[in-house]
This record gives sequence, structure tokens and C-alpha cells, in this order.
Amino acid sequence: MDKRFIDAEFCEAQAGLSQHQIQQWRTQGFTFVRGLIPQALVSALIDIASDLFPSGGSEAAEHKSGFGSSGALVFPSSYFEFNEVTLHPNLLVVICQLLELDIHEIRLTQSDLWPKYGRVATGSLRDNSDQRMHVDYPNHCLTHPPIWQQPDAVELILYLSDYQDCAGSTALVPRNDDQDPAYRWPIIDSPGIAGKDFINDRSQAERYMAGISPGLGDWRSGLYAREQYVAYRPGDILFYRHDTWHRGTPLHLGARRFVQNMTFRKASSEWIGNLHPGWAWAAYRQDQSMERWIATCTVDQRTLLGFPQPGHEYWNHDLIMAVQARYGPHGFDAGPYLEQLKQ
Ligand SMILES: O=C(O)CCC(=O)C(=O)O
Ligand SMILES: [Fe+2]
Repeated sequence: MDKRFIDAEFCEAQAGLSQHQIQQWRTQGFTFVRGLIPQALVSALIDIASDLFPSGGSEAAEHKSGFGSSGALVFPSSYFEFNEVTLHPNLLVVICQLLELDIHEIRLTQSDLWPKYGRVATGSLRDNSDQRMHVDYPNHCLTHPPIWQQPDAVELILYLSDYQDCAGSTALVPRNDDQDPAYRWPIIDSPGIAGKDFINDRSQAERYMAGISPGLGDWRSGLYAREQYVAYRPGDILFYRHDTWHRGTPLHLGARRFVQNMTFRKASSEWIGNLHPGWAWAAYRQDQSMERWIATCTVDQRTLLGFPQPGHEYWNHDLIMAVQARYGPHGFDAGPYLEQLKQ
């Protein structure tokens, strides 16, 4: 069967998503958007990634497998452009729209830029080229996603390559309605969940699933029959969720695709963990780039990391001065915190 491709829909950068796009995310489980991050910033990030990772088809690329950058390009990075994209104001507007929350009620838990390479499948159960259909919650969430109408996280993929060069589109199954059999509850009918073996490679995973029961095999086939492929271009963003069925698909041989994966959760949803190492060890970097970033980013950006917002009960005058003493040499402005100090 021919692949069904979906195009990204433009959005008004600073205004965030249209009502239609928000509704898409809420009902079908994803929306695919163009024009949110300024193109100059996207290009700068592509340049950084191109310098950092082996080119497609090279000897070094053959040894890179699986998901993620293994820490090479994660938040907070010494590359300010990477941090700027991660917590870009236009992006934050969208996250607030989707979760229907204020910025201080949201936290960042993942930002990782990584290359996927097109090459001959290894035959390994964990081969990442042609992924099994899956949902992402198991390695983000200690529990299980809440009911569909109350999502507590937004996941996104920022594409930094072009599907026409690479192939390797992410495939997704749009949710029809509350009765959609593909979205039955609980969400456990996937490799690696509820005692089933973890198998990443599609064909081996589906042989295994059909072996558990023919009914399960048929149900899984139904997911693939409905999948849609994103026709991504550099700068496009796929917003999806921990309970959206999706998967990565193979790239052209020798191609290299860059994507940046990010996740934002409700601050109160502590059962959703950090996928990137976060700021803790970055605070021991020789270049002190993390401290400089914290000192000079916006109040909103800081708040996304758990830095108490202006007006938070944590603050008193002495504490603000102590934080000023720590970050002042890097350019920190305590003004917003002092102005809203609770009397
Ligand atoms: O690479 C992609 O397009 C999707 C990857 C993915 O869904 C995953 O690794 O969880
Ligand atoms: Fe995934």
C-alpha cells in the first residue's frame, strides 16, 4: 500500500498554534507545524550538528546506532543555539496552549539532538531503523498516561533535515474518537510493556506479538494499516504525546537525518522523569556555560528548569541576594525577583 504523507501546516510564530492545530493535538494525538522557530536559528543548529556528528555513509556513522546523542547534544549545552531552540519563546507559547497551563506550571524533561543513519539493517532485535509501532510513555513515565482528555506532557520532534533527501519519516496513527480500537486502554499491547520482550525492530517485534496471540497480531497490523508519514522539512515540528502510537521508519542508505526530541511535562507530574541528564552535572563544566545560560536566559526559561519564579514563596530578600552573588558575575538580573518579593 502507498504511504500516506501529511504536510506541515503553517502557524503564526509568536501567536502559537491555531485553534485547529490545538484541537488536532487534543483529538488525534498530534499536530504537525511549520514556521515556529526562526529559520536562522534552525540553520545555526544544523551547522552545529553537522560539525559534531559523522556524515552519512562514513565509517564512523556505521558505529552509531540507536536513539539519542549519548550526551553529545543535550540540554543544557555549551552551544547556546541549542538551548535557545529548546526553550524558544515561540515554543513555550505552544506548550502552554497544549497543556492549558502557565509557564511556571511546566517543566522541561528532555532535549536531545541526534543523528539517524540510513544503512542496512543489522538483524538485531534492537535495530532502530524500522521501529515497531509504539508509544513513548514507558521510558518517560513511572505509571501510565492519564485518561486521554487530561494529558500531562507534550512531546515533540523538531526536524533538521528534509524527508526528500533522507526518507525516514516518523509514522503516526491518528486517533479517531473515544471508541477508536487502536487507542484501547490500558496501553500495554506493545513490546517491552507488561512483561513482553522489548524488541525494537518491526518485523521481529510483530512476529513475536502475533506469536503471543493471533488477535494481538491482527490488532497490531491494524495500527500499521492506518499509519501516516510526516513530510518533514528543516524547522518543522511534530507535537505528539506519550500515548500516541507512532514509530521511526528507515532512511535512504547513506543518508543522515537530524532531529531534536523534546518533552515538557506538568510541573506537578513528578512521575514523568528526566530523559536528558539535565543541569546537575553541567554545573561542573569547566566552561561554566550552564551558569552563564541560567544568568542570561529569560525568567520564563529559567522557570521551566524548576528555578522558582518571581513571587514564589521560596524567595526572601537574603536568598535573592545570595543567588545574585552566585550568578551576578555571569550577568544575572535579580530585578524581576525583587520586584515581586512577597511582603
Ligand atoms: O525517529 C523517529 O522518527 C521516531 C523515533 C521514536 O519514536 C522513538 O525512538 O521513540
Ligand atoms: Fe517514539
